Amino acid sequence: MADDPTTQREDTPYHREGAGGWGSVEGMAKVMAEMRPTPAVLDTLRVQNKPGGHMCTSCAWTKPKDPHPFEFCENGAKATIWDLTSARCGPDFFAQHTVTELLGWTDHDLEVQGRLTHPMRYDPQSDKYVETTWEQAFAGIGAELRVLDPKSVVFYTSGRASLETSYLWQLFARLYGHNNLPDSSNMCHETTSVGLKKVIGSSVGTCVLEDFDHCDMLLFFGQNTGTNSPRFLHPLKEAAKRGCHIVTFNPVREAGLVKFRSPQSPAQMTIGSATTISDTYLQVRPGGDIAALLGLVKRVFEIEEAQGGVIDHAFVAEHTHGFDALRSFAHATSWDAIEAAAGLERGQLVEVAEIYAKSKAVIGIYGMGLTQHVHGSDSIAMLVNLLLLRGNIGRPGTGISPVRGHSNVQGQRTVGITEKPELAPLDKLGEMFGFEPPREKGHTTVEAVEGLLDGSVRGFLSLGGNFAHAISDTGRVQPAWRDLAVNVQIATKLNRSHLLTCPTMWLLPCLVRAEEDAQASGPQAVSMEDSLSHIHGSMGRRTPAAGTLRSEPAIVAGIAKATLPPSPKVRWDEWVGDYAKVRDLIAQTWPDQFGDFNGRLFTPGGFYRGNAARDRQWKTESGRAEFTVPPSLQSLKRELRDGEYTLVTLRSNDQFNTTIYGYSDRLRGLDTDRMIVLMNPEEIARAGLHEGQAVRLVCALDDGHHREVGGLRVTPYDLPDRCVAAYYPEANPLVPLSLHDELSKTPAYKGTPVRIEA
Ligand SMILES: Nc1nc2c(c(=O)[nH]1)N[C@H]1C(S)=C(S)[C@@H](COP(=O)(O)OP(=O)(O)OC[C@H]3O[C@@H](n4cnc5c(=O)[nH]c(N)nc54)[C@H](O)[C@@H]3O)O[C@H]1N2
Ligand SMILES: Nc1nc2c(c(=O)[nH]1)N[C@H]1C(S)=C(S)[C@@H](COP(=O)(O)OP(=O)(O)OC[C@H]3O[C@@H](n4cnc5c(=O)[nH]c(N)nc54)[C@H](O)[C@@H]3O)O[C@H]1N2
Ligand SMILES: [Mo]
Repeated sequence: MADDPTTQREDTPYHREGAGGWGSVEGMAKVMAEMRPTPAVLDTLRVQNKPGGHMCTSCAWTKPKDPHPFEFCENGAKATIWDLTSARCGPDFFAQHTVTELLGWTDHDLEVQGRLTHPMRYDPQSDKYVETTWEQAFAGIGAELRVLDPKSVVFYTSGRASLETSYLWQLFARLYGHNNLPDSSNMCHETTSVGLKKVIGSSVGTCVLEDFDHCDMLLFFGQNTGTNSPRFLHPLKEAAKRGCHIVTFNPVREAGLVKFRSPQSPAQMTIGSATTISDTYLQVRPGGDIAALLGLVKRVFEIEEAQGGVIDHAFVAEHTHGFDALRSFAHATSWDAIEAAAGLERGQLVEVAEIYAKSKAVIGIYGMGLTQHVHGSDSIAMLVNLLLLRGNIGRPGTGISPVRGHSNVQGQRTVGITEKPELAPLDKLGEMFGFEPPREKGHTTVEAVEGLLDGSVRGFLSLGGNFAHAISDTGRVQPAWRDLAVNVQIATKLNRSHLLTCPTMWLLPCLVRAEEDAQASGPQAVSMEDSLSHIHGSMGRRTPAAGTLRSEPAIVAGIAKATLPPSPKVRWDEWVGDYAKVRDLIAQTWPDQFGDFNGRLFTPGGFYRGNAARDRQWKTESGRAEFTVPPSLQSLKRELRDGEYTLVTLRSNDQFNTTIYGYSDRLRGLDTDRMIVLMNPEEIARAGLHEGQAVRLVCALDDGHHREVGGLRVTPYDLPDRCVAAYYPEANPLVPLSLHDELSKTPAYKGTPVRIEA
């Protein structure tokens, strides 16, 4: 292959080691030193992601039936150590600092204060959070919510809360009277929930772990495994060793997708060489995936016409719809147009298409590189087009596999956290709990912020997360948070969303997943769903960080009880006393997927909740899998103009979303502060800039609002022309709220046009 990482890339300044390896051990040690976790953290890590242990709060990658001796990665260990820190952020801390002062602190310095310990209420007079009791907090919140119009209140969720908590949360929202249930998924894989659903009738991926043992080609689009789901590198490494072709499309050369040195393999750690992961790495231009995929599709049609035998006509005839339109579109689009939009050469795409045409079982994998674009849904649909041509969905070793982010983000949707009433079993809920559920569509994350700006959103309750800092357009939007009538934040650590205060605001501290959750019936388990639709039980065993903490289900129930009139069918105390009863409710609501939930809770490898598309049953409008024609060859809002670049926002290896563990981005060979802008060296020269120069990025979309981020140091990196990269969340003020996937409203965090000003 032209771009063989083994021959070309070893000596670039960017990638020397590959993912895993000794660097990952050092990465963990650094967090250990700063967090000084309790010694028992090692016992916790030993059972992390294993039956009977707790399920990691880092990524959503599956937990295999036969776990490795240490079934955790550098980032999973960091997440646990970060949760089990010995530092405490209690009433003393808040007595010493005003909120205005804390707003000047960095994200890292806020969270490093440690675990929140006491329920706190904001006091506008002193501009400080002051200690309160749980009873006072619940009563105060309930009193506020009772006077608001329920439709003006939003219940946000970050994708970490368990299935049990999530079920109670959506029930509370609907009993109260709204479907305003956006979650972090609306900034993440909502493109999948909506876009994939449209074309194959499934809002989640179709693969299970065994498929990765049987595929002979993996197509990887915009998912940075080494940093964001490192345990997935193990099956990838095994697949690569078997000779499975792994082809990666990513503008950024990500070390983890190039090579992997297994920390589980003593031989590889000391003497062995790292395993090459991608045999082909194509640096597509940001937003160029639709064109790249169309190139592959076009070539498949060309081969079919020349020699036949490539397209699975029986599958196409029996299972699909729209084939002819796609074929005509592929014919009508020139290679020149494809090359220009993809930023790749025809020869590169032809080579990949020829491998595809010969491969018997192919899996398409993707992450935020596809979903966070204006035409994100169309990119996913284009990947599905390619897979369908050869019947690569619904056979062993094939399928489409979105890699989810937060550890239970997929499961939250499964148990009813959704703003889309048609996706929630409203009739069933009404019947079970004796009420008339609200039928009106709720807000997505983007719509929730639009509501903040126009004053129609008056109340905000946040079950985890750091929404005000994670959403786009933060510079423009943040002042609007001050106008809320009520804001309630349920959290483990202090973050920026807690500091955008309104006069009536509470900060409520909860247990983390690794801690023992003792309720009336004894210690409780919770559960979550992974990226491959398997459900796992999780037991926390560590002593809670403070005796004053409550569990998430207990906090949700506490607020709900204080807000809603009592009802004989709604038994908050009983449910909180024994989470098995909440699981029974889930099983009663979705009997097909959750039958005998409690009995199957600790199934090794999790229990599978099934997937119709995997069985080639297509729950689409036509009842078939849909071939579609994209509305545009690239996923961007518009073509770049002179002097403009596409901004891609990135995660470092030393962060989990807005949680900044530290300042190293080891896998990219970057070890500096986070205020940098990455550009390729030729582009730096063409722009008349030099390495280390401080520049300002300015959003180039003109909608009457000025957006800029200054103080970014120019840093050379291996990126395509006309592309710059900067870190999330520092770069979020540059992304207009209105720039989002057209179908699902997922913000276009990977496709903002910007100018550079010296
Ligand atoms: N350590 C760690 N783990 C995490 C997280 C974390 O922050 N830190 N976050 C969690 C969450 S919530 C999520 S959603 C996942 C996110 O995990 P990923 O889906 O991997 O998300 P990102 O790192 O934002 O970006 C993915 C890749 O997309 C590439 N990319 C950008 N634009 C394009 C494009 O136009 N086309 C293509 N093909 N590629 C593109 C980027 O170069 C990057 O390598 O990770 C989860 N796991
Ligand atoms: N520019 C840009 N913006 C992005 C993205 C991007 O790629 N680029 N990615 C988007 C994506 S994919 C996502 S998922 C969102 C993430 O958005 P969120 O999920 O809202 O943000 P996090 O940073 O994960 O939230 C961190 C906070 O969660 C709280 N927390 C941690 N553990 C727990 C717990 O167990 N319980 C409770 N109650 N609270 C807890 C802590 O207080 C911590 O400060 O950001 C989105 N924003
Ligand atoms: Mo995410």
